[in-house]
Amino acid sequence: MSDDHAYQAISAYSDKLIQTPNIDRIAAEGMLFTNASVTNSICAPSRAVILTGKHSHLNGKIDNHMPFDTTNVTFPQLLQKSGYQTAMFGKLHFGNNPKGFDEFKILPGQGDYYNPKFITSEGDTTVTGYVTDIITDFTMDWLEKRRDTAKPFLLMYLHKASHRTWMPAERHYKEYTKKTFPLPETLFDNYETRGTAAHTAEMTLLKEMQLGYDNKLSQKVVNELRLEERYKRGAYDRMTEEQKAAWDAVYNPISESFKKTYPNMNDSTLTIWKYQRYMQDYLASIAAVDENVGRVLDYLDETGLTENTVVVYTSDQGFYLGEHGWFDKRFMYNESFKTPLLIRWPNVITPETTETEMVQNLDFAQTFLELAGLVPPEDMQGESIVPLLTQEGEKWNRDAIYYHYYEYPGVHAVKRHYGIATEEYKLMHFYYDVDEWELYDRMKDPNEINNIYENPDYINVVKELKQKLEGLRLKYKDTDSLTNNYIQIYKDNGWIE
Ligand code: SGN
Ligand code: CA
Repeated sequence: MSDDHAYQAISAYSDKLIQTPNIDRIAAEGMLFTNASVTNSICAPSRAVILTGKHSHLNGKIDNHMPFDTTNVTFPQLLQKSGYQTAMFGKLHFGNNPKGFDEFKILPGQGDYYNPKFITSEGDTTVTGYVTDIITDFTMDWLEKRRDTAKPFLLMYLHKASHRTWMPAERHYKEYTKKTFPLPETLFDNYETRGTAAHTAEMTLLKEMQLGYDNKLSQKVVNELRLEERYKRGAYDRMTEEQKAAWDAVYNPISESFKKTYPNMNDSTLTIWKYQRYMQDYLASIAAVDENVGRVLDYLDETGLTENTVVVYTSDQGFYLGEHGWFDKRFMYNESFKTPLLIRWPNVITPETTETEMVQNLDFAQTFLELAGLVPPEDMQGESIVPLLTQEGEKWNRDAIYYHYYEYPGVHAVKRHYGIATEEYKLMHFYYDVDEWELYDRMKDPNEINNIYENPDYINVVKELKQKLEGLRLKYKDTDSLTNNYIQIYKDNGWIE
């Protein structure tokens, strides 16, 4: 799993931006899901849904702030109890250590790209190097030296990349800073038909993406241009002198040439410049993920483990790569609602299969338990996707999925909303400090730029979807989280006045 890895940046989905031959192998030898989504598009809540098989309001991890409640039962605990050897390496982001793992080495919080610190079962350690390589080194070391060959295993291999601030390894920034990328169709979306939330979200390339912090302009140029931003340098300060010198040799000339063009830029040319800089670094950080996934897949091949191992590649949610003028996630709109999902299961999944059914991160726990021959606890809320993997589609009849995002007020200012997605439509309700509905026709308007909630032709569609949405809220027991109880939790913690 990676962090904030948009499906648009995996060549099995789209080869406009990058080639990811290793990640693609999982789909070439297995199944590509084109309608996989999350229930709440943000990091730690998504991870909590994955581990517990329960929606945020029931597992308690509604946003990145609330600590994960470790009294939850998770699928790794159940696998460990039934005789699986279990290990976790990389980003968890729970604020506490994982339960149900024989061994773990996790990043504290968001973790750092360079010379990162890790929390391990044996204490803390700092490792010199690049985070994606180090997480893979830990993984390989465990596979090679500590895996108990008499036992089945669960390995959670969880990258920090491609999270903000998208810092690549030297070998990749050298290459990717020379590239130019095609612009997304909706880069200059003006949110004309949408409600307040899209207009007030603070995640635009133009305004909120920071030239120094995100686009890596040198402090010198930020000062010289008197850019009104508080200069933060991400993991740059953690680098060794040698790493800084290599970094400066590539990024300083970019800063100097920006300095020359900046006085003649307008909003549109600045947006495009930021987009290119963003894509260079974001995609370069994906290149390291892809290479390292290749190392792990090669090891499985060389040791004969491939035959009997299910490999799953996913992200904690999708991400905006300039679509609608944005970066970040959180919205139920496509780019952040969908998540990549590729699964390889040799001798069961027919190679190169594409699956269009709507599956969610909520389904992982029950899927993994079924794969291990275990009966999931009754209160898990997903559905095992094994019938889709074995291509017994007649056993699968999901026609709608439920979504609920909570982290507001908060960074990027995406308003709270919940909604329903069917194959044809998406209906969302923004609430808390507004009361606004949006409806999109997913077939006619895949970019979701025409909100048709007020269109009289859709009166019946809205009526039906609202009923269905109420049904989902009852089914998933989300009848309390719009009330003041949840808002009170925010007040008690001092997150809102
Ligand atoms: C940090 C990022 C945000 C990001 C959140 C959540 N800012 O606050 O841009 O939305 O994490 O990301 S940063 O300057 O600290 O990178 S998440 O993946 O943890 O959900
Ligand atoms: Ca994330």
